[in-house]
Amino acid sequence: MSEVKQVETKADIVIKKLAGRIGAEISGIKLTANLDESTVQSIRDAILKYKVVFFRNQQHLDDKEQEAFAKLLGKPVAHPTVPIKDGSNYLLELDSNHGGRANSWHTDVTFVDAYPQASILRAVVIPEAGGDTVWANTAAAYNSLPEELRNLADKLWAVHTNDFDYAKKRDNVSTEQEAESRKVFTSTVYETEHPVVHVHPETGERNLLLGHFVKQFVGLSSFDSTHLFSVLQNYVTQLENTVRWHWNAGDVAIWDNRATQHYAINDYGDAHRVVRRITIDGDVPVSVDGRRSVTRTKVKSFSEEE
Ligand SMILES: O=C(O)CCC(=O)C(=O)O
Ligand SMILES: [Fe+2]
Repeated sequence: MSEVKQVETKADIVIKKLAGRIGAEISGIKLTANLDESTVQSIRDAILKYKVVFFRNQQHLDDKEQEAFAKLLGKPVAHPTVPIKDGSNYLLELDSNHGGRANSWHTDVTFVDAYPQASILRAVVIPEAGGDTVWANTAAAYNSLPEELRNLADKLWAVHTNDFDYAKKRDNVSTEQEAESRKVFTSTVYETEHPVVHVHPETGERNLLLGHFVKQFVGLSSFDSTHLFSVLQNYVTQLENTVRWHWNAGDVAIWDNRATQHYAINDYGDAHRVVRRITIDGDVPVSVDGRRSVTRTKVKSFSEEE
């Protein structure tokens, strides 16, 4: 039986694997803009290997310092439609009191072609109970497909849009909040064609690229798309491919957005929860046969011009 290494150490850095296929907790690092190159390299390597990494006790970070640290991992980018938090340059705030409850499986911002390669999320206010987040490994999901489905997925393309199906009412989000966030989120409507399987530019692994921004598969009816989507998406969210993080305020999670989906569990009623995210600019995905994703539509909606 091959031995699975559960803990890696380097100087003061300890990397502890959390679940079988995804996730590790890193201790011994205080996240700041002044980390040396070898520490940053250890973080990068861990993100690629474990897909999502967690740091406890980073209470020293404020918005500016989170942004400054993020720059060590690449070029921060603001969300394409949601305004940045006041006083920041790139920060997206998700506040449960204002409808910020991302309880749907997704990869961040896949409605544009060069969607972010990584997200850095800091917990600011966390409920006493609940409010965990779950990540799924989309490379493991691809590898778990039966060969027949893998061959199908390899050739398939999907249209992703931010104007997706918002019909489902979320708990503890009022109809007015829902309408307001939708208006902001879709102030410019994007439609982007991505391969359902993309080759990760750094690891070379094949990953399923799905999630809730998928509207339809190219060449299939919306009816057939719905069925096929649930077949493939179920491989992503299979519990064996996931890791669940129970937050404390001051925790930071960093994920490889090219190799994961995530879901913020909305089980804390009217308790308050605030998290703040920086995303790092990514590359245009490439299919197994070398074709690149393309944004076909970008339309400013009337509501923004009013
Ligand atoms: O609230 C969370 O834990 C995650 C929210 C989310 O989807 C994100 O930050 O990209
Ligand atoms: Fe997200």
